Amino acid sequence: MTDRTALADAANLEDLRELLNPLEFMAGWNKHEPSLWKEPRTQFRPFMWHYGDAKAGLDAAGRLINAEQAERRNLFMVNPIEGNHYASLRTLVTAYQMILPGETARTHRHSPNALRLVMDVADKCYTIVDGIRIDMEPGDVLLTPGMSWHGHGNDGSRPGYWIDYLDVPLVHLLEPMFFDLWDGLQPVEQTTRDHPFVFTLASTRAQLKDAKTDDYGRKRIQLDAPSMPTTALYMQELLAGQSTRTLRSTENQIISVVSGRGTTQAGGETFQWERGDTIVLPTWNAVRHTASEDALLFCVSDLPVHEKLGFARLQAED
Ligand code: GTQ
Ligand code: FE2
Repeated sequence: MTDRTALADAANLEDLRELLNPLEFMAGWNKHEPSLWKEPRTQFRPFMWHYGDAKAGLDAAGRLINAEQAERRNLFMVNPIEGNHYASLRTLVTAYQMILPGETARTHRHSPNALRLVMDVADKCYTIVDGIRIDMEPGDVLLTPGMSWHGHGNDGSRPGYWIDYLDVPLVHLLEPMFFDLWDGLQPVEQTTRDHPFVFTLASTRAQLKDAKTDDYGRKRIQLDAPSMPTTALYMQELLAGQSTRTLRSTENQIISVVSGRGTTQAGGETFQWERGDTIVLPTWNAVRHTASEDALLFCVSDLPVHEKLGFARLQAED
């Protein structure tokens, strides 16, 4: 039992601290470090990974490990900060994945939401989501919302490469993780590409034709994904010679290059990108993109989380 009289009668702050310690209280005036600060200051760094490096690494992995052993043959893009071994950003993780001809990546489901941007696939690469087979085409964005069964297969003659995006780090923070395995690949009940989980490059390009540039200088469309409440998806067009404004936002963003070349300035660094490269942009970095060739950028953002919680802020710095 606590000696509450001794506690109540503590003669000085030093004694009080000693008495509070074993009760697992920490006096606010003894804080080791501030708990509040003026504006966002994340540990996560802006960083870029090259698709060419990932492809070479995945090709090696294709010789060295099969899809059954690996569950998924993927290369996670791990933010190079101390103590981090997984996350690309505070809330999101991204990975390059490859599947060889004749392979299947068995069906599973998990509470984290996942989606893919298809990079290089010949025909007969597919994903099966809740029994619906979707054949992959380059530039597709394919959704696998939380707890939907999903597995992949390749009946073609060439490896298939794509980029995965998941909100696993957010689920790690909040801790509602659930994960189940199917025995093998879920049987196909239906084959279609006309589904709310499928966004084709052709429809993206058609919609962009009519898109207006917003007040922040972004010509982009949103891929409407109400099944994925944590993430907002955009396709942004930037023509050769154009730059965006310099923007700061509370959101954490991942950008992958669907086509074109250019540079991104963030956190005092300049990243030079080309098709398939992926850049992570942690909260509150001033970011500016410039295209040297007509470019299409795919953006995955945790903005809906910030909006729902009332934390979203966006400002132009120029
Ligand atoms: O394809 O289901 O890159 O569950 C990471 C986790 C891909 C997938 C990843 C996954 C998947
Ligand atoms: Fe998965």
